[in-house]
Amino acid sequence: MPWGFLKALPGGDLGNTLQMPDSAIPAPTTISKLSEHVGSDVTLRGWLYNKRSKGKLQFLILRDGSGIVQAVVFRPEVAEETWAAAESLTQESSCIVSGTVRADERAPGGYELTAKHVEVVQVAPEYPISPKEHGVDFLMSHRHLWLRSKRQHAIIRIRAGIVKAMRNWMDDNGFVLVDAPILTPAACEGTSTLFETDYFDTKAYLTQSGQLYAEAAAMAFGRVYTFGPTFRAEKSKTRRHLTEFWMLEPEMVFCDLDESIRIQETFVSHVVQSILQDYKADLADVERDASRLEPVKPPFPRITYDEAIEILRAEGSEIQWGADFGGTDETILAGRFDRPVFVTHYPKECKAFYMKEDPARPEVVKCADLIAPEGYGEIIGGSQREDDLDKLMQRMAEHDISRDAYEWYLDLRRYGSVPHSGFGIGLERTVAWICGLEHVRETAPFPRMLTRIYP
Ligand code: NSS
Repeated sequence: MPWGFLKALPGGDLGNTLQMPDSAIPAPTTISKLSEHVGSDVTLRGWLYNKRSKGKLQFLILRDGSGIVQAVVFRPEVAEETWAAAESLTQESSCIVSGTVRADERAPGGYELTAKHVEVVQVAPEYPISPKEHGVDFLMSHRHLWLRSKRQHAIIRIRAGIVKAMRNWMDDNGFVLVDAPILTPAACEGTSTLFETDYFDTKAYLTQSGQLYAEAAAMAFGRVYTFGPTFRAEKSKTRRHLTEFWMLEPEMVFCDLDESIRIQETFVSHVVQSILQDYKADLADVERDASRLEPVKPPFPRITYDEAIEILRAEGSEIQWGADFGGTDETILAGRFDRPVFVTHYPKECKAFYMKEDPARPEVVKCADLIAPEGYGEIIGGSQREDDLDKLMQRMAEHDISRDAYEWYLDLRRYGSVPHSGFGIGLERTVAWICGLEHVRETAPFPRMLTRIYP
């Protein structure tokens, strides 16, 4: 259907009393802009979200991607064709509706349309997602349609807002965006979760993290960040794991763990406060208790891994020193604080090869994970990097990592090595936390999980 058809709207369709010459047909606008048109005529192009009718009245709930508005069709005031067109609209039928904008405090969004003309673009057959309850699996299989519902729409808008706030902060604070490759010869976060693919006559992997490339870029630009999709063949089926997730990874030269932590708390607070300010309506649509996000301001509490173990043991856990925390452990730790908490100085044995050992205590590394409140789990993993060539090579040997694919990375320690630190923030877990979602599957437009690659 050509969009030029608007011009072809026949004036005759509008009925005698309401006849408008072509030139009077208002230019299309969007529902989000209705406040600029109170008292004037507008044309909205979108889909029927829902409908009620009562005698001579039809109430069309329209959505156009920017918002939702009710258009009231009053039979005595419209042409018969318009009344019939409105009657023919089924859920998710596409349509074009013209009418006068009225401010109405009772209306959701504060505006309503008195319809003058309704045109059908396509009548949809019975829509699979009805307002009744559906199982999660059914909804996930219809993710391409589910995205149209109000709650999913709000989540994805907030996700876009979070990306914008994250990138704005980075761009405004001297970080240069440097894209890392997606196909790589090397593992960053251990070999157990690599997606392998043929790369002509060698093997390549989908990247687990842009970090190693961010380190190279930092030596060239000072402060950098990578932002892109990362992949992990996670066998775990939890509410916090996806096989494909987006990560923003800043890397800073001449920066120790302490300074990195201060950057992280300022950055995360900026993101949360921006969303609270700019996405009130969307947060309300996902029924987020925004008061839980208000305390998210620096400084964030810090505890060491050793203190965390003590807390967990006091709560009855049998966790041993040296083990990494699971989801339940993180929830217990987070329960003590009203804002995210940094857990620092983990045992070397449960962390990656590139983390710098603490000279004061060589059995732990200079790292910090940031655990979100309310049980949303770890949202950031970060560390000061091992900057000594010999120590790094030794750590690689301990981790059974062959140097072949990493010679370039070792060059960074050969040619002007400096203390440097960085971190990676997982976008989907951040969205789950800020939106207050039970599971990360709703945070991505088309999530990839252990048991799902469709649609
Ligand atoms: O493995 S991490 O803890 N750390 C890194 O990848 C470092 N290389 C980052 C860096 O220092 N540049 O992952 C970082 C974050 C983690 O806190 C989560 O928020 C997210 O990435 N993450 C995930 N989100 C969703 N699903 C999965 N499977 C997942 N794994 C990590």
